[in-house]
Amino acid sequence: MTVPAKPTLLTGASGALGRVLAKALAAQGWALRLTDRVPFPDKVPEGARFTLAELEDGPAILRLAEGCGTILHFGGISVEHPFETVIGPNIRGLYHAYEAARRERMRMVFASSNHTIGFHERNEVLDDDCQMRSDGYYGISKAYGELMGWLYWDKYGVESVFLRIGSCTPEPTDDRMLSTWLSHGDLTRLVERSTLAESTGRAGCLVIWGVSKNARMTWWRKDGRETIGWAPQDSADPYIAKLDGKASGNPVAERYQGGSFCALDYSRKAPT
Ligand code: 15L
Repeated sequence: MTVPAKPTLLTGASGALGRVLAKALAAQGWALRLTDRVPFPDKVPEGARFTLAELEDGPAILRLAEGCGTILHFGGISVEHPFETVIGPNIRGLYHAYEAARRERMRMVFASSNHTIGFHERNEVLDDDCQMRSDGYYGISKAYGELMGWLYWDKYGVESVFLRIGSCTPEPTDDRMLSTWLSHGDLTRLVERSTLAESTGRAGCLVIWGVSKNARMTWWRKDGRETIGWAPQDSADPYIAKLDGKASGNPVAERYQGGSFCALDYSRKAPT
């Protein structure tokens, strides 16, 4: 089993995806430094060390990163919130994560999101270089994260993999997720490949659409998966019979790829 040569720092370790990754990667023998602003809710896995820290505490993040080879940046606000709530963890905290990557010459694996492009309509097909059309302050903080990654590559040579995650839950629960679902297994393998791949290619930064092999995923196409050698193995298709047509009933949510995030606070004349 291949393990990274240096320890891996995982922010947001106590969150839903952080817990999945901490458990799965530790089980494969990875040396993990886990951190979050709230205590780790499970037993800390063998080979891992947990430290309570705020992303906004720059010196703490720098200390945690010492000697690490990769940062898996899953910390921060993970759903839509007012701007003033998002800005601390997702903008200032992101800066500290990138500064740590620069100082330690770590690779950044950034938990970006489909909400960077949420206001593209569902009949559009997007490649990795499509225009950002964020669907809220959360989505725009993820878009900012990707832009920060490009800056840190262009100026400092820090490599990044931006995981534009769809809906990563134990199983799909509605019609939209028949398109956007990413299984926990596919997420784990995506993070492994993002960390272990020899390089992120000549461009330095890669965008990868974080979705499983869903027949209904017709929205997202070209990305950097071949460079890191990842392909999804799981699929939402077995849930089609159960979830087909299980929609929100909101015309704004159903029109756009970002779903309900687009409908929050929507005050433009509703599309017909
Ligand atoms: C995300 O980025 C969120 O973190 C998650 O809670 C889901 O809403 C997901 O996107 C999604 O779009 O389903």
